[in-house]
Amino acid sequence: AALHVRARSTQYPGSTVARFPVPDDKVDWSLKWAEYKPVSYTAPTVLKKPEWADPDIGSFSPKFNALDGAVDRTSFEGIYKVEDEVPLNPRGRTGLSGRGLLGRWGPNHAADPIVTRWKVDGSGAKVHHSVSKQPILQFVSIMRKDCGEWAIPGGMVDPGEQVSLTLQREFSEEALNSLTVPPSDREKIHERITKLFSSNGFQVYKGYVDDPRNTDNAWMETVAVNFHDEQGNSVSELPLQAGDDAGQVKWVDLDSSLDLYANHSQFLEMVAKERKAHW
Ligand code: RP5
Ligand code: MG
Ligand code: MG
Repeated sequence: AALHVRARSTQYPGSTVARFPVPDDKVDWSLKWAEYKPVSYTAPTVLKKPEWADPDIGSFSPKFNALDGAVDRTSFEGIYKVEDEVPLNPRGRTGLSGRGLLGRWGPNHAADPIVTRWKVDGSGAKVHHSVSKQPILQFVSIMRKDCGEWAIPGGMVDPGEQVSLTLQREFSEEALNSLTVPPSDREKIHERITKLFSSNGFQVYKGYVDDPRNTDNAWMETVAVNFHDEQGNSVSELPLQAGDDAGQVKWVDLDSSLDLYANHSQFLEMVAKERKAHW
């Protein structure tokens, strides 16, 4: 697996905390490193014990590498190590211990809906890239309120929630603002979106996310699924409206120059390859 990079970025998001620097050759836990002193940090929002967060270890001993009640503590990366009662990041050191901004010890499960359509011109013909000559795909991208970066409109899987529902729910909340639209519009949105999301989505990725919030003991994992509006007459006809933790939303052309949150552009590259689109 590729070395995580965002998970080692110096400045920990939403704080003044700086990570202990971890060079590339010291990421792997199997490499002994006596001088390693990760900075301990768990955000105040997490320590306040909201319902989405675990209590601190000591008062609480979750079942790691297992389904723990409704909370899925299994990892797509296989069995992770638990040392001194805390789980270890399967991709190695991050320079920070504790949970940072993440609620769960160990894997924090998310889902990423990648909704695509072909880019078309005024007459409805597919637009091809001038250099690659391949047709251009567009995806629904949101700007995250927490960091201002553009991203896939993903979100956390609620305890016991089916991933298929998380995908649809998060897309509706962040890209269609389903939480605040009037009930009359809500029904139409729900109908369209259910149709597209129940058609066969293509599973793009399942595993660790190189998220800037990751720590030595808590990390993001996701299932990224592509739902493609081939005719451009499904979700494409709905007005995009940013909601919940999204500040803006728009259709964005897929291209290798995309600079997105975490390692989201890697997921889009896989979509482009699969659909034989420009990258
Ligand atoms: C990323 O964080 C995932 O890929 C997903 O897009 C997102 C989920 O977290 P929130 O959007 O709920 O903060 O790691
Ligand atoms: Mg959300
Ligand atoms: Mg989100």
